[in-house]
Amino acid sequence: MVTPTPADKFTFGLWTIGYNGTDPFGGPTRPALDVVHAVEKLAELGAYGLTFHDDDLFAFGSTDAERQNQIDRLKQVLADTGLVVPMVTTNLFSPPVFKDGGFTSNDRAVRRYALRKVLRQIDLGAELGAKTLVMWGGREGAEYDAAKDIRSALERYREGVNLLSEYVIDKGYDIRFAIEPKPNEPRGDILLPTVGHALAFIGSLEHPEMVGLNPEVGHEQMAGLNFAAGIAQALYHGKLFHIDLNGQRGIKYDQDLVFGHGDLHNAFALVDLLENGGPEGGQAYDGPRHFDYKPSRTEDETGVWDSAAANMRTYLLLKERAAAFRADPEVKEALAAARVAELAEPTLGAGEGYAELLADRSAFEDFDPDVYFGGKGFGFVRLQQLATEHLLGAR
Ligand SMILES: [Mn+2]
Repeated sequence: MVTPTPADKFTFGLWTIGYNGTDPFGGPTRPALDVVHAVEKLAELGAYGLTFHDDDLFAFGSTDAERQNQIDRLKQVLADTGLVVPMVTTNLFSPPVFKDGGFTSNDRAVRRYALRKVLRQIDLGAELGAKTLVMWGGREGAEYDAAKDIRSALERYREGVNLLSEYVIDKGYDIRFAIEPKPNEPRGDILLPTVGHALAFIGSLEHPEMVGLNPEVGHEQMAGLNFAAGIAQALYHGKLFHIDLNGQRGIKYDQDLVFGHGDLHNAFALVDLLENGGPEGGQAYDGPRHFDYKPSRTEDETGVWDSAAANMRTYLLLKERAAAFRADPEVKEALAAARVAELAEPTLGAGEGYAELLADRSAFEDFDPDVYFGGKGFGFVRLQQLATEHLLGAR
């Protein structure tokens, strides 16, 4: 069960395994990774697909012929291995022209150029069968308050996403958009910094049904937020279009560790939610399990593939542990004692409104909170310990 197969839908960004180890303090530790070799290795490890930014596949500034050559090489290796490209995204952050953003640069010519770059990547995504276009606006933000009119920036963001939606509709493409929130880095403050901010923004769009989220574990945790809880809310609103799995240890720079190599409890809760949180205990999300991590700067190529495999193995181990947790009679009993299922029961009875609630003396006049509560606890700690013991393989 812990050997990955394409049925597990594990996907990797070309930029993840292809990360050469460069950081703001030092140069690369690994040579460039060719896309054909990357796809062959991922297929060997049991992955389902590859995702990429335009500039991951063909260097920024490539001629049309160079670009086409790389697309042809990718198509050939996909055909040879059976891997698919379920998602593509656009690099609006590495070329220096985007230092003040793509969709929201103060410079209008840059904004027009950025939109053209995304339209071109949408065409390529559609050609390769991608169903999702991720938008991570890492440069959409500012360091200084007076430097960016936030309301105008949001309006330009909105204008951009509306235009892209219109393009996809007119072209008849089967593509949806997924916004990836991040609080900071590379900008001091990034627009749409969390799942909640992005959800509110989506509600302002002309085609909100075409736009959802691609939340990343580390990005929410950089803001000190509970990732599994954020994913639950994204699911609640029908907006979990894609997901980026990785590891992060607390509020600091974006670590992009292997999935589970950060907050393991929250990773357990997340896998339990994705795999067992659906109707009748089935999957709550059936899209790609996409890893957006970075093999550590200390590793050579062997370490790259070891860490790629580690992401998938950890996910499958957590899936196995979560299934054992859900099947444990003592857990079922602890869940019942903690009254977890009772929250699904509506607070008002069928046909009841405020008039009936006001007329119900047992709800207020005859309700003695102190007598009712009587000092009794919920037993949530016992439940968490049972989860911990399953996580540790002790049950
Ligand atoms: Mn990240």
